[in-house]
Amino acid sequence: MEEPAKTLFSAIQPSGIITIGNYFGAIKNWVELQDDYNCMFALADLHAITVFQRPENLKKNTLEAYALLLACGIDAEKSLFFIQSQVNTHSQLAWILDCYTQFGELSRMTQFKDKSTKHSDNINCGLFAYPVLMVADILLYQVDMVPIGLDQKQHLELTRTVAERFNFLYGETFKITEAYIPKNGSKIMSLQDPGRKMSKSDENLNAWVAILDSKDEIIKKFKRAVTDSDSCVRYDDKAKPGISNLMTIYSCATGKSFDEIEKEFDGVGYGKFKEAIGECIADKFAPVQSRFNELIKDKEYLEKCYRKGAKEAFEISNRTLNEVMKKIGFVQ
Ligand code: ATP
Ligand code: LTN
Repeated sequence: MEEPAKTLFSAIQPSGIITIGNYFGAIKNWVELQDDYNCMFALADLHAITVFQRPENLKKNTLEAYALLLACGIDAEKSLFFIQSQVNTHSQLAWILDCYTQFGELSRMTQFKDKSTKHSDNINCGLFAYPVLMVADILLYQVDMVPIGLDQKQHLELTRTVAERFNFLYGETFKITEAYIPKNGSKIMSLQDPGRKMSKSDENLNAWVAILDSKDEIIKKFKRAVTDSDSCVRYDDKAKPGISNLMTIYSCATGKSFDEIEKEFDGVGYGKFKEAIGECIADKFAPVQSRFNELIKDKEYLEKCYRKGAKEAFEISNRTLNEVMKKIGFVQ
């Protein structure tokens, strides 16, 4: 008998302009995994409002992120691709699972600590409970695997803990899922501070490169990338974090190993190396940019795709939600 296809879920927040960190850490793998998995992808707009978003920006960023992911190769025919706020089951299960997650567990989440330091004027309950919404996103779809960047590993461990706790209390309900974290590119660092991850909500525009940045901007940003005072292109993430980060980006974009990159740029200095990465990244994303420019004009097509995605996502996720509600003892 043929084994049923393996399933996968992942999501990204429409909280800004999608960066090459998001691409190499997550989106590139989503696109590749579509051949072997039944995939479900979401734009996590409910997650995005844990940090204040201007309404016009949220709407624009959501539609643009949807078109951009299609342009990157997410196939809305083959995979289920929807907008999280259009599928009510996510908020419903998140509330329920809040009651099965400990305050102490959420207090240990490093992303909460980072974001509450960064947004100290708006440490809202949603920011604190955010990982539980992510737990709900995943558990609703009973998936085998969740492809993510390294920064989300702790949230995935929480997902497993909450699922096991619920299963222990009420019997087998949720599938215990695995993280898929790529070996190369799981943590692309900021171009201005290689001690911090590249983040699309970083206010320093030179810290990140967006997939939709113009060729000039991309080249300029790589030129300005912070490196050390040496001039030898060599991988050493402790002593040379800036150069090592640039090598990682170049390796992700070309498939070349660090040895090959060291040989290619032996004796040429940082200037030439930075120029080569800028050119390479700009060329790599040029076709994605033209596809994006076409898609973003076709609002009707986008709407058709996300409406279909939301309808199918509701049907699948509502089965899990109903089972959970029945097991807890809510009147049916
Ligand atoms: P924000 O700055 O709003 O927190 P973000 O840029 O960190 O956003 P997310 O929407 O939180 O992006 O993440 C989407 C996916 O991209 C996740 O799987 C995350 O692990 C991955 N990711 C984010 N930043 C990086 C990075 N710098 N390197 C590799 N993967 C990343
Ligand atoms: N929390 C993630 C985005 C996200 C996600 C998910 C990722 C929301 N729900 C479910 C994987 C699975 C983030 O901020 N990177």
